[in-house]
Amino acid sequence: MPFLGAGVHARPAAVLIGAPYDATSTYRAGSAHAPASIRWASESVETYSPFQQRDLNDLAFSDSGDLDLTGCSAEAMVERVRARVAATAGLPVLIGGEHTVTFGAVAALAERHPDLGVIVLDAHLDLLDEYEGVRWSHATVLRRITDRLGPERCAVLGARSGTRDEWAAAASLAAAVRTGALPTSALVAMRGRPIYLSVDIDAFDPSIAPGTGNPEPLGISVGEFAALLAVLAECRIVGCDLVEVSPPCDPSGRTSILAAWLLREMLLAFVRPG
Ligand SMILES: [Mn+2]
Repeated sequence: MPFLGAGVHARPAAVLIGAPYDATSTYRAGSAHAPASIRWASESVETYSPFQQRDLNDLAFSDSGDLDLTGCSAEAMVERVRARVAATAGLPVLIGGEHTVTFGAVAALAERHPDLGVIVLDAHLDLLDEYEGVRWSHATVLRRITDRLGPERCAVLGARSGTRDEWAAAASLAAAVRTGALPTSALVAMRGRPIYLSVDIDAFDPSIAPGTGNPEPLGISVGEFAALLAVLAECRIVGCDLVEVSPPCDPSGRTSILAAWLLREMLLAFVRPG
């Protein structure tokens, strides 16, 4: 079942790509189930957003289904995501899977846009160089992205968890802030750049989004996200993702419903009717 409002288009303006992968999850796995769960939950959401006064039915976007990542090492998974995003003409919208999938999309888009900037919403800094001896992991993904792009082109918002060393490293980023508001400093660093937006669902408060592997108190609200989205809608977004939803961790199913709602709002904010 494709995502709400997705259709068949010769030249889609945006393409959803499922990346069901959770092999490096450390605490509670389950995000491999997220693409299917979020597509199913999308049936409970309207195509029309009264907040943006736009309708998914006016967008030429398609759902290309899930990548086959069965049995992949993290590096092999990243390469499959990179290759698929590199072959995608419209706006790539990735549905994780664990956060490691983001690097594949960033690697592909950094080839296409040499001045690419990355904005991450995440409870965790993910700036470790290695986690339990592993370099490719959901706990090291922002470190790998900063290795690729340079820290001055990366911002993390909503962060509230990391080691003392990670917080020290975060000082070299364009921005690293706990609230959901995009600070002026980050906006200046990102202005004019093509931007990739990565949304880790654990940026939200666990009371709103309990279905994730490593929930962390004091998260952002949906209202803060909506305010941020209004700012980002004026930026040049060239790719985005939503990662780390773990349906087995949330018997109520509300995390997948929130994820479907967030994807609707992101599509409506970043894709112009064609
Ligand atoms: Mn996280």
